[in-house]
Amino acid sequence: LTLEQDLKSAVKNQEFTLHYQPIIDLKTGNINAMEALIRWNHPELGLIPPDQFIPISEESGQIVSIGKWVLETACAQNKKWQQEGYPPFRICVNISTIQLQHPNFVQTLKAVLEDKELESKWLELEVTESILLEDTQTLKESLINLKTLGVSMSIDDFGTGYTSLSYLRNFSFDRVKIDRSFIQDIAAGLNGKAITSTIISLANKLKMGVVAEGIEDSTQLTYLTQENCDDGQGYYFSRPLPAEMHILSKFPEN
Ligand code: G
Ligand code: G
Ligand code: MN
Ligand code: NA
Repeated sequence: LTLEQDLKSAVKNQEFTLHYQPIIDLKTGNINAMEALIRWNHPELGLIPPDQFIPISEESGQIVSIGKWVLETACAQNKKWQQEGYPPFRICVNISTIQLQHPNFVQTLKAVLEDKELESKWLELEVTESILLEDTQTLKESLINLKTLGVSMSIDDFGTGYTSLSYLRNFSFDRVKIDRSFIQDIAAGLNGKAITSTIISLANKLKMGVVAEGIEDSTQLTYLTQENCDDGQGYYFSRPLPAEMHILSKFPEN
C-alpha cells in the first residue's frame, strides 16, 4: 500500500509526534521516568498508532531514520524538562531490534546525547525479548558499548516473548517491564497474581528493577505495591500525552 510510500516524507514533513507516559515510583509516587511513544499525524488519515506503521518501517529500513528522530526528540524534551527545573527523571525510548542491530547505532546515540547535552544516565532504551534471540556479534558489542556509555536498558513486554532465563544471566539489563496482559489478569485471580509476583521476585533476586505496565485500577495497584513492585505505568496514573499537557511539579523552594 501507500503507507510505506508516505513514510518516506513523514520525517521531513514533521508528521511524527511523541506522546509521553509517566512511570511512577510506587513507594513515593514520584515520576521515575517518562516513556516516549510515537504517533504519526498522517495528512489524510489522521493520527496513526505505531502498531500500524512501525512494522512497515522495520521491513523497509525506514525505522533507522524514524528511530533517530525519536531519540533526538525525546532526549531534547528531557533536557528541556530538566532546564525548566523539574526533578530529573529518565526518558525511555522504544528501540526496534533492527535499529539496535545497525552497526552505527551506538555511535548515533552517543552523538545525539552530546548534541542534546543529556547525561547518558537519563536515557533508557526499551527492547523486547526478541532482541535476545539475535545472538549476533554486532548486537553483543552494542549492548556492551551501551552499558559502557551509561544508558539504562530494560526489557519491554516481559513474559510474552521467547524468554529464556539464561539470557537474563548473560546480558545485564537494568529493568524488566511486566507486560500489561499479566497486570490485567490480576483481578481474574490466581494465575495473574502468581505470574506477576513471580516476575517481581525474579527481578529482585537478579538485582533488576521491575515496572508493571498497564495499571488501570486501584486493585491492581494495591496488589503490586504489596508485592514490592518498584514502579508502575498505566492509565490509572496517566495516558500518554503530549509533553505540554503534563502537569509536573517542581522541587519545593527551600
Ligand atoms: O503507544 P501504543 O500503545 O500505541 O504503542 C504500541 C506499540 O508501539 C508499543 O509496543 C510500543 O513499544 C511501540 N512503539 C511506540 N513508540 C515507538 C517508537 O518510537 N519506536 C518503536 N520501535 N516502537 C514504538
Ligand atoms: O509495548 P509497549 O509497552 O511499549 O506499549 C506501550 C503502549 O501501551 C502505549 O502505547 C500505551 O498506549 C499503552 N498503554 C499504556 N498504559 C496502558 C493502560 O493502562 N492500558 C492499556 N490498555 N494500554 C496502555
Ligand atoms: Mn515500551
Ligand atoms: Na509493553
